[in-house]
Amino acid sequence: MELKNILLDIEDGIALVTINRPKALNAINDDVMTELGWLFNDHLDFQSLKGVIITGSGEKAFVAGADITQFKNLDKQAGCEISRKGHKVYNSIESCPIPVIAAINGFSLGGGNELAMSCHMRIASTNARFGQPEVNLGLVPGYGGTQRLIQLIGKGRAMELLLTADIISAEKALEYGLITHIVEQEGLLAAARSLINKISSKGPLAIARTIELVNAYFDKNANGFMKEADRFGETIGSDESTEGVNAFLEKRKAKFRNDS
Ligand code: CO8
Repeated sequence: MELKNILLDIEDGIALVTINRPKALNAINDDVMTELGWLFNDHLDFQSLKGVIITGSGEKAFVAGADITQFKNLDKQAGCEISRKGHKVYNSIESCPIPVIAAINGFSLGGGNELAMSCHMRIASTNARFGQPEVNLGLVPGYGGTQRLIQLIGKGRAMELLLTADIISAEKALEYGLITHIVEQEGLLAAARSLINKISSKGPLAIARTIELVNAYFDKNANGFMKEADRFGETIGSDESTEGVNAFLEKRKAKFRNDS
């Protein structure tokens, strides 16, 4: 697939995915969603990558929401379908076996904030602003916002943000636990890369399993404790854990990857 709305740059084992519609503050239309789905389901080779960074083009916005111009001609069925398509794509980001970091460089609103929340971690620049302004449009969130915002910041805070459509600062988002770091905009991608490089020095199988297990907590059909015991059993005998344990006992740094 030819990417027309997303820039993909792979460097040093890290895929930088930039939503590239700066004139519309990187708003997500159906084409962007299709391209994101293709990247995460068909294109990116997670075996060879250390991690993925998702960011927005320009200095003003991460993603200012779903593209509002596409709402004009949607009927009930089309609305439901476009929402389900978004859920599927964002779920594939959330279940990605390597770390996915949202580098939030400005407005993170509506469907854009929902994209950020489907990433495993969120770091933001000082100018970032966050919100779920759908009720201003007489709409509810459609890309998982009512579910993931509660998971990240709790019901009371989520309810207030969703019902008031308030836009909050990076400091408030940090206080709420929506993001984990604030940095100056020029250092944002370097901070995201540094986080991925730190994680990539650990065992890749253990990282993939940990992501799966943390997600299992929020899966109503999964028993996270049972799954954890199963995955612990699987990892304990692996080449990776043999190397990790031996390295500790031999007082040396574990070597989990060819490039580490
Ligand atoms: N969709 C389409 N275009 C947008 C969007 C958007 N979400 N946000 C900004 N733009 C466009 C503007 O229309 C403008 O275009 P133009 O230059 O052609 O007039 C350009 O980007 C620049 O924007 P502004 O001039 O408005 O910039 P400001 O600095 O004055 O304001 C704001 C920035 C505050 C971010 C403002 O643009 C804004 O309020 N944007 C809309 C934010 C919003 O409501 N987002 C939520 C959308 S709804 C949603 O995301 C639902 C998700 C679930 C969908 C489910 C399936 C369908």
